[in-house]
Amino acid sequence: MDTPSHRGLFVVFEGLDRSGKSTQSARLVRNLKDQGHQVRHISFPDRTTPIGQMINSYLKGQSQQEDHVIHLLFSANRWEAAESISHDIASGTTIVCDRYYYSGCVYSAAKENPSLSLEWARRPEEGLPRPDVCLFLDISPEKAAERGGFGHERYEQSEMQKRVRELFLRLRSSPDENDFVTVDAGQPADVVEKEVLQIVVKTRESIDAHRSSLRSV
Ligand code: FDM
Ligand code: MG
Repeated sequence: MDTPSHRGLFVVFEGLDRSGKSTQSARLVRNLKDQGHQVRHISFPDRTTPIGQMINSYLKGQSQQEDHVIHLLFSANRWEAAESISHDIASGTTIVCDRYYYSGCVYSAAKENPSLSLEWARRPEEGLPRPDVCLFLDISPEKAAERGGFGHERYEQSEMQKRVRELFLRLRSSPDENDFVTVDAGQPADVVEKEVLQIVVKTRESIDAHRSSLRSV
């Protein structure tokens, strides 16, 4: 049970479209609340802010943006939430978040714009609150596609999804992303749910044992 002297956790879900992020993050929120924790569920992009509305219009194909510009808007959309994330965590609320800077890096780098590398893409994210754990729901692009047809937003096409997965795997192997944990998202939802909860409980124990404070990206 959280007390004010007990900081919240920052848990992020990442993965391809239809990897199960929405389902699994909702289940984790419910499970943590059942255990008596204060939890706030957020997602990026946050389409409700003025910057988020520009992103929404771009994703829906209603407006165009230069690749670096849209990348920086996605990043700005995280920065505008950074203070409230840190504040909530300090006051004992756990944040469960769908997509974060990892998506920011890989979706932009997957465009194969020669001046927008994975390394370049990560720079504007430096200094953001760092997740205690990033749960990467790994699924093959083929299996994800079997779960239902593609939607109509930008990036929802198979070539893009393949490059996104390869870049997620590259990011995972970087020593900078040591909070990344891979979960096999091709398993039944109940199995994934249990694994996720176990990982989060372990993360909680390790943070309590070391009294670790929230770090920065
Ligand atoms: N996306 C998401 C990015 O390109 N950069 C980002 O920083 C974030 C957070 O936006 F295709 C992409 C990933 C996805 C699209 O996300 C919308 P949702 O989760 O499918 O709504
Ligand atoms: Mg989507």
